[in-house]
Amino acid sequence: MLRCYSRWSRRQMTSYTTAFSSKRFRHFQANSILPPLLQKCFYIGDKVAIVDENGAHTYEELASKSLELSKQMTIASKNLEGERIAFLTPNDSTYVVSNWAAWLTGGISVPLCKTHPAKELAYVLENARPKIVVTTPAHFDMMEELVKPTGAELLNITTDMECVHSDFNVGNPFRDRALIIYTSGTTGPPKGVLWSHSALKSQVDTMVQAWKWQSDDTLLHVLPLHHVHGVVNALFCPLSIGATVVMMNKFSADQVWNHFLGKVESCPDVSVFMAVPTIYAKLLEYQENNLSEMSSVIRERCGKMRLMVSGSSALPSPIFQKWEELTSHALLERYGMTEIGMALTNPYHGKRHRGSVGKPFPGVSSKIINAKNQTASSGDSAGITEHFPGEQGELLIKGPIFDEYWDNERATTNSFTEDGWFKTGDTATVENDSYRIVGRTSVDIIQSGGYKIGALKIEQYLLEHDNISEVAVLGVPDSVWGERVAAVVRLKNPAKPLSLDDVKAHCELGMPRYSVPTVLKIVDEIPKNAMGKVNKRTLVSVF
Ligand code: MCA
Ligand code: AMP
Repeated sequence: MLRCYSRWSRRQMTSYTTAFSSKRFRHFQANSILPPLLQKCFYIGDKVAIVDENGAHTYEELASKSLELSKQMTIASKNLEGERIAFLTPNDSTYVVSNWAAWLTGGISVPLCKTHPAKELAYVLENARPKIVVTTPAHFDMMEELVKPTGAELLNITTDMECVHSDFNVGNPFRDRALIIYTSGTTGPPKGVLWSHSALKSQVDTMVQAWKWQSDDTLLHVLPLHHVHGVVNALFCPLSIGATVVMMNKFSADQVWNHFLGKVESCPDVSVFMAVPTIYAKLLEYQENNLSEMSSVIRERCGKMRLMVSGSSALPSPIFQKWEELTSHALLERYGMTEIGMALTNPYHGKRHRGSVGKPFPGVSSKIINAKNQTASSGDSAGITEHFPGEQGELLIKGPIFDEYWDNERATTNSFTEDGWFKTGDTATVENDSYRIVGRTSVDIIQSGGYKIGALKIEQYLLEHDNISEVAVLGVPDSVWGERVAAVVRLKNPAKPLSLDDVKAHCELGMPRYSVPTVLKIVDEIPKNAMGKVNKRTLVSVF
């Protein structure tokens, strides 16, 4: 086991930086060895890349630390080319250093979620089979337990790690496999979605172009770092072009407003914000109940920001409207998925329609297949052609998307049509020359707080409770969360009561907090149709 603790002195940093800029960077350039998303940021120098709870970190410092960590990785395990390197860190600079270091060794990054229960983390470790796991002191003991049976090497990093670069050589040419993001497992166990460096670079380039990212932008980052939204859109995009990211370890409405209103000392003014609709709903709620600032002040401060984006689930019209009234920003809504990254976007310039997710990004093609298996519409960034106007159907996508599901050829094959279109499982239609997402094709997928949650997995887990004989889990509409996870339960022993807290306590051990039911209804009988099946679309009326 290896630990790379210790102090980082300013003198060491300066002397290394000089050596680094002159020698190491040239070495990289000569060998074209840097992964595409690092090719610019490794040459930016002393500009601030990340501001987090520990202070400001320059691009040079992060590049230097990631080189050091990659050296530690290759000492711990010789050839890491194409091997998985998992990491579990707070949302701060150690996340960036771990990810960059993994790429420098030629390895595949596997970010773990710090709020997932041990069972979920153990599953990912077992499935991804990493050779190295990186963590920070706060999570070290838990990770030590989880990593021990896997045989992986566990490395511990801190924000003040020392860098000693004397004879370091990157050594392994990187391969195209870059990143595995795990789905939430709506149709079975979570699947690892494998992204290549080249597809990630195309994704980032297309977002930079469509949303006019600039190096003087500052993004306020409040999203989890195990999903595409928080990882690719809100971190890789700004870092790839030399912008600054202010990272909050956990979303807090109070702190976000402090940033928007310029109340955080020694922190750059925020120009870009990206979030899920629930976050905008929570910010509105906080403003109504807690903020003393006049609305003219809020409008004036927020009006100075360049861009506010919403995605991951449908943005309800009242939130769009209230947010625009309060801040002057018509939220730019876009559509994406772990497997396809960002596919559709409203325009940067021009009208953003409420309830619409716009047109394909440059490089993306789309079509809708209707109930008769005909192409109802087809589109690309130039526009959408309606062959059967107004018809709904499944949305299919082609473009710079994921490569495959990790170790799961069957799932990969099943997720594409024979002619190579990815089947999103979302029902869509065209309105005003723009796509509108009608909902998921399956009622067993619940969208809550920007997360996609599988009802069947929760049902299986609830059936393990000793007083539950039958259960149906479904999403019930909610103005803040989009949907809430609700459980309709028939008890084995009705004389023995079951409370929502009992259900939560049972679930919290085995599933992420956001999947745990927050609504419970005990019934004598779960209504079924003539075929003996539960109709979840009508069952919602029991609430
Ligand atoms: C938590 N709570 C919930 C839920 N989650 N209640 C109902 N439904 C939920 N889903 C409850 C907790 O039990 C707790 O209750 C209270 O809310 C606060 O919990 P906490 O976890 O602290 O909540 P939070 O910090 O306010 O989190 C809300 C959040 C978070 C910030 C909206 O859910 C979040 O970060 N969502 C973003 C997910 C995301 O990035 N998705 C992208 C994936 P009590 O206090 O009673 O215990 S999709 C993707 O990447 C694709 C590519 C795309 O298109 O973007
Ligand atoms: P995930 O598979 O966790 O990446 O979640 C992707 C899913 O989020 C998509 O399949 C959609 O169902 C949903 N989604 C993402 N963006 C939007 C949006 N703007 N409107 C409606 N649904 C969205």
